[in-house]
Amino acid sequence: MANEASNADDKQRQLDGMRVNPAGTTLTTQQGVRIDHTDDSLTVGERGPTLLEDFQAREKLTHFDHERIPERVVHARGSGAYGTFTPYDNWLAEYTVAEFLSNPALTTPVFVRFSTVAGSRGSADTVRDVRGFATKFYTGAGNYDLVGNNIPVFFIHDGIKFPDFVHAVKPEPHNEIPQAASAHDTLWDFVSLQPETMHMMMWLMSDRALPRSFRMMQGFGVHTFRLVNAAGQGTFVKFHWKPVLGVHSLEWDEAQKIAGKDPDFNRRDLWEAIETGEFPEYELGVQLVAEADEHGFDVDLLDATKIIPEEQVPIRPVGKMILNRNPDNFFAETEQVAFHTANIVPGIDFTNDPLLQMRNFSYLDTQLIRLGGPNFAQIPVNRPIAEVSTNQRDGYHQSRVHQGRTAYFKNSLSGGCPAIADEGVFRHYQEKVEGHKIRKRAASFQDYYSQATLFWNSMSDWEREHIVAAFRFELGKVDHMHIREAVVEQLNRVDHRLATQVAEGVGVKPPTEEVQPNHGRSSPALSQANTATDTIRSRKVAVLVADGVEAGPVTALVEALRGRGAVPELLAPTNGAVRTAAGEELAVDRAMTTMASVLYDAVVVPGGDAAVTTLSADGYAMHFIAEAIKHAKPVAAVGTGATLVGRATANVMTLAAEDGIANEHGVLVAPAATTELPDGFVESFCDLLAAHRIWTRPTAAIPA
Ligand code: HDD
Repeated sequence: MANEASNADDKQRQLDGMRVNPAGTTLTTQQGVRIDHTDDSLTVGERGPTLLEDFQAREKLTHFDHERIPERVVHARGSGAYGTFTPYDNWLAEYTVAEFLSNPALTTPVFVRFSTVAGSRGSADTVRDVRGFATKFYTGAGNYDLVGNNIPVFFIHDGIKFPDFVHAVKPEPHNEIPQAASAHDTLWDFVSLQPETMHMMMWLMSDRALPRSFRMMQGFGVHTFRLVNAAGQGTFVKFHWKPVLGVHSLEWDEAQKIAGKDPDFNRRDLWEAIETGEFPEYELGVQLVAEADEHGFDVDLLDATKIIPEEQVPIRPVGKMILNRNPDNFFAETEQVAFHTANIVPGIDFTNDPLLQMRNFSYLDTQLIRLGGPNFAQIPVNRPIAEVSTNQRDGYHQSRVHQGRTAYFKNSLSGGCPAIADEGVFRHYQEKVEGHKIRKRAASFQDYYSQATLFWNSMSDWEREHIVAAFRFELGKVDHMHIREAVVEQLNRVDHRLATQVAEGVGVKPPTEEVQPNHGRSSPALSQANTATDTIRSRKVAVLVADGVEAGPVTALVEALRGRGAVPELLAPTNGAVRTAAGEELAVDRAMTTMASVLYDAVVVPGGDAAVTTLSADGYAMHFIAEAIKHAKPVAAVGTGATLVGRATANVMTLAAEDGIANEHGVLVAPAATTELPDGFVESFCDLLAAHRIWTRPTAAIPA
């Protein structure tokens, strides 16, 4: 326990030491000279020329001119948070000497950065993309970085192709269009010619690429790594993060609209959740494979385009990560954090995965240009809590003041210090390797389709519909017909039905033959439909009110939802307050026009004749409801509120509930005459909210 407290406290103290709070201070220059005037530059007379000797203005502008640093070449857009990781128990000690994974008495501070991949730093959060999920563990044995994604596989086998892939997915070079989107010719040209991408493309076209929240997505280390125990024995390992809130996604149309309504949607969600004490939680789990079993799979464990199905090797829980503190300063912490796959600690080691090997070069290299020199590990967010003592010296931004006259090993002048460590050291796993130097892809990497098919087979009906729609959207934006055709040809090797459905949507002649019969295998764990749907914590619910609203049900529902951890907000045509049917004042949280249904998980429409009349005539309110229905969200109507919902759907939905509660595809309606919440209404609504979306709702005919 002593260790637990001291690790977390050390990191905290370290950061505290660097924190600057302007409260109560006076303005100075960088040199500490006090300033009493910073709004006017030094000029000759009131209207005369500015003087070069205005060192205050020059310092201020020079610093400003250099404020921006190069954004990350990929994963430029991101959000970060601090937290802790604590193992559940010590079972993993048999496999690794990494104590932070096996000592339940040890709580390790962490910093996590979530990101999108393709967009630039100012791009929208809700684009269709992979999400980065990078965790820095400040362990007592040094920093360990698990630089993962929310998708368990990658586009390519070998890091040497990474620049090609990134050039293909980034905005096209001649016109820098499109921003943060994969729906364009160069990406799909690359995909069609590089079939190893097919498995990853299936994930990218699925709802996994549209997370509702960073708090509701899985994370994966992707590669097979190695754990090493005290006896020096290795065990293959794959790392998994599972969110306690389950895995939930946005709808594509909704995601695109949010990109305009609130481009910071995921960033805001993470920030607000932490500010309100709704701390994101993830369970770390591992899949372990004994070295003797390495070749017992129908895929190569060194191939990062493949998974090991959970049904084949179960995920064993290791511990929990809780994110409980927002950074104080975005630039200092989230922008300057530097992850590196080669930041490893004793007990964890690499494998020969060629993607991982190349990453081990790339991350260090990129930090040098991005953070301007080799001393970025001294930036507070990157600083280990483990003691650092090297003979490395000087360089840009050196902030350590090294004492003494020796910076070499061995030395006699400083008593031989720093001395070679003899315990707790990192010893490379001694894998025996032999072979010729060749440039050749392993035959065991050349199955490009079977796991793409496995993924497709594992999807629920609605997930498949979304995948087909995504392929149609993306290929529909591709100008070159031969690229569309080539992708359909590739898809025909994944599944004939999938290829046919996509072809029909993009004007390509559907393939006539099934070139590769579907193997019929599936892995139910791959479906989002099979993750947690038992909580409504932090889900946002819009309650639409206007003057004349029946307040009873509103108050009861709002209290019940808050009591269960959801976040209901009252929205009215204007800010301020509305008058209830009983003439009382009811405070409003937001004006409807500043928000949109796409920013909520569910909508509630209370009754009250005057309110219903007002909102019926308000196009914004009607659109709000119709759009929520279109996006498969739970909608609840109480009393005459049902009339409003009926009108918003152009009466496509016949919403009648004479006696009991009606539930038509997740539109919950209380009996027409009611002015109170009927028994069981809250529970039914919460069940719908916990399920998140009613993907089976037929929405084609509903206008939005
Ligand atoms: Fe990478 C950033 C994840 C393959 C080269 N990568 C970066 C980040 C994440 C990943 C989450 C952002 C870290 C942060 O928040 O600062 N990358 C992955 C995963 C991969 C992967 C899961 C495949 C399994 N990456 C990959 C390859 C290469 C790179 C094959 C090059 C050979 N990645 C980089 C980079 C970045 C980066 C260029 C950009 C900014 C940075 O490193 O710090 O070096």
